[in-house]
Amino acid sequence: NEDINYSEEVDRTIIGIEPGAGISVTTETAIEEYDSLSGWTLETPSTAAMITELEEAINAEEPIIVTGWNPHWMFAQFPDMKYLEDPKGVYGEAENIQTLARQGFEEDHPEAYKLVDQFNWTVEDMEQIMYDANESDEDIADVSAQWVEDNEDKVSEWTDGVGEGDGSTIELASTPWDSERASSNVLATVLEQNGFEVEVTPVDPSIVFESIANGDADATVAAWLPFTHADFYESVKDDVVDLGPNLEGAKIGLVVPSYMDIESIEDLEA
Ligand code: PBE
Repeated sequence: NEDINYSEEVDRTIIGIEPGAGISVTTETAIEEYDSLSGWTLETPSTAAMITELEEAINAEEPIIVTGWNPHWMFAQFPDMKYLEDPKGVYGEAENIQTLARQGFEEDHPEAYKLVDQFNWTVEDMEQIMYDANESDEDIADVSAQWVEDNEDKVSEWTDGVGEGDGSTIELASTPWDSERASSNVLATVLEQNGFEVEVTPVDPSIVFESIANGDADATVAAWLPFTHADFYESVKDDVVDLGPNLEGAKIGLVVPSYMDIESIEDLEA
């Protein structure tokens, strides 16, 4: 294995996801920061196409380097994978998923604000919905509604002290990935049970941050910080209300199958 030149084998190409994703921006930064990635290319197909390429490579035991993240079901479906070490910390550590609200949301909808602020759960909670939906082929919205039904104790902590809603519509900005389809659907279900209407709008992360800053959306539970969406957050941080993490222990990075005999981004070559 020592003799395999993985960089050559993968044609100095990282298989990424949608160009608007935070992880795509971060990976372009990694290509700039690491000498070992100098001259490399980031492909930006869809997430689904990335997963298909990953699956084909794993079935053929061929080398591949993808952008990966947790929470996601890919690590359950392909357990034999590892993150490459990132000694420069480009992908960061201790990533969280955070809740942001527009200025004035608390004054306009205090009960909804309180519920949104109290929403928090774990990597395991989110992954359970993602695994179930992936395995059963059911829609994440349905699986999320079922999760709410099955997790009354947790949900009652979010609704603690929250008065009945007045039927107004709460606009949640979100992204199209399974992780955020799960969180936004769960929160929407609980808001609806408490007397609100909810509209979830999945858009690119840059638009999520913009729409909270300009007041088009009331809140989001889809901000990956402090690393993945750092650039998007930086440009609006004075115009949004930061409600802190709703999930701790997310992670992003470069991921390879474990049969590849490399451990670090610095083991690659330009
Ligand atoms: N992700 C999943 C997104 C956010 C959620 C890590 C692929 C990204 O912006 O990179």
